Amino acid sequence: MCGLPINGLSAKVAQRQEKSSFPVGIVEGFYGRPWSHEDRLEMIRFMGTIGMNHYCYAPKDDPYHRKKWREPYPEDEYKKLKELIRACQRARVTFCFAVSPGLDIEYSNPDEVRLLLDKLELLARDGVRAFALFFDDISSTFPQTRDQQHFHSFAEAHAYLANSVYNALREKYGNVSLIVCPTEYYHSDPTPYLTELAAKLHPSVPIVWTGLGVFSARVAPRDLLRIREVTGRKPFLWDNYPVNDWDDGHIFLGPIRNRTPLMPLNLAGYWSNPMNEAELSKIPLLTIADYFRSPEAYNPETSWRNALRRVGGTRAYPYLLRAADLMAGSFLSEEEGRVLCALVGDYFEAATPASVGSLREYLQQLLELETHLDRTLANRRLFEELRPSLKRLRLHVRNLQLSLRINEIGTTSPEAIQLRAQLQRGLVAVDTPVTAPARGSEEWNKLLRDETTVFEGNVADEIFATIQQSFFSRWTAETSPSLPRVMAAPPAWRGCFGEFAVDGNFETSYTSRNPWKGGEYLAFDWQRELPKGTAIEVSVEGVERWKAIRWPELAIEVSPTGARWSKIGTVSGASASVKTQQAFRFVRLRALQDTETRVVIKELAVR
Ligand SMILES: [Ca+2]
Repeated sequence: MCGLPINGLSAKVAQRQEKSSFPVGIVEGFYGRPWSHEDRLEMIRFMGTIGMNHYCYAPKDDPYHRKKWREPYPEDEYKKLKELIRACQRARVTFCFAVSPGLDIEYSNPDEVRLLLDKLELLARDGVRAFALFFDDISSTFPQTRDQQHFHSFAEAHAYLANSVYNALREKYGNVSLIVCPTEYYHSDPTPYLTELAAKLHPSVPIVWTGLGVFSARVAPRDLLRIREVTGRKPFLWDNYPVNDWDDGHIFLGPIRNRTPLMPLNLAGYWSNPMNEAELSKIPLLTIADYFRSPEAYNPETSWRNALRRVGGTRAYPYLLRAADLMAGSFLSEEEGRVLCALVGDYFEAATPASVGSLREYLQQLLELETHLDRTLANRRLFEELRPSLKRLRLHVRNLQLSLRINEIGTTSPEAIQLRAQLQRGLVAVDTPVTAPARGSEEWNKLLRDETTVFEGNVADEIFATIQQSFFSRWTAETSPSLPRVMAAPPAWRGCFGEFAVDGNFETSYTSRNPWKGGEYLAFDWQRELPKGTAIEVSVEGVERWKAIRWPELAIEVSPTGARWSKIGTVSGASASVKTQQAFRFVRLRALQDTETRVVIKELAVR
């Protein structure tokens, strides 16, 4: 039995939490729109109330944190920083001040080290005792060539700078802590950089780690073992959840998941990297605080519902839950749109009065969400941060209502033809971002009030697109029964569904909403057996990214049954043509690896 030792370890976790010396909190380390001063003050107060005890100040957009690291803060800026320090003291939260000097520092120059120390000492004199040096997201060569003569490696320079700062601060201020974020923070391999940094860095300075990859769907015990072994210390976990700066404001409201009960035993500390939306971040943060309060008992679902109730209040809870269910997906979990999928599933299975009624009622509730939340949410900032997604939701819901109506009256009636044109416009609108003005500006607020314009937010977008693909396939089967049938299609963008890749028209195309993940595919049933020797011709459109046209790497695969596939060729440019060596009925294009851009297939034809 393994019950006993694990229970013993859990007790150890609990003891550590009681001592509350274990740092758990947030790192304000995201790119894009920084939090306002009020956001920060409120967040610190909130952290104190939920048992989070560590706030690392590291906004990428604070010039004095990164670009202008040498320069002292101007008086008014420093005044704000001091208010944050005081707020942390009041909330019993450790204020950790981070600097990122790596863009242009000359490591071997004593004047540079002095300037860095001056900056940190300014805060030390105001009571700050926790510091961090970030060497993330910089080039891995010396910015100043003179350093090449002083250090034989980048790791040596990083360890030297960190140790110099750490020792100097400790000598003068006693109990000072330092955390270092290395340039390689996303793997656990014994690379020369990580090995040397670990060997030379003071043993009581924790090294930041994001888990494997920058975004860790899970943090496995064996990976923790490995990073501890490679760095000779417990990692300080920088958890890139729910941060959304990488995905144009995508809202992540789901609870933290896949952090095992004993994980804290293997950590020197934990930071969550939050969203640009401070109030909405509180929902996942509450679940993180819950997890650390008792990792063994943590239940994501229960914790999440409690978090929604706490952040939104009891009156708004049913509405907030309804909205959050549509924004709960992330790299951690695909538990999103559960009610929507269940009701649409019932409807597709059999459009009975009951299934139609339930779906209609639910869609009506979604349409009214914004009004209800406006009425019941006392937390106005939360409401404002939700609004772009609620606006987007209305467009999705109206499109879905149109599809239900078209299905009801039959696709070929004159009214249906008109409604389908209207639906097509709606599908384009939902995927058309408008160049957004600065958030919070007057134009921003005006756009928010404009019902027809959507430019940000997310609400089960992939699910709505997948449902629309299903409707479109049903209608196409009715109106053009001889066309190949779509078996599977990653969610389409602007109504450019899978059928447009087999309609014989080079002006139309299937276009995906997102880049394809490796293994994702667009598959067709030709509805008849095609003989050996048939040629398959594929025509792809390149998509521009970083000023170059990118082409996806796709395998062309055929199958007689639709279950077992044979790869017969690849397409990695504008077109490809291959002859089949076997009879087949099914054809698919499968991504050999993650594609860089959305995938556009103009035509897939057999001859
Ligand atoms: Ca086409």
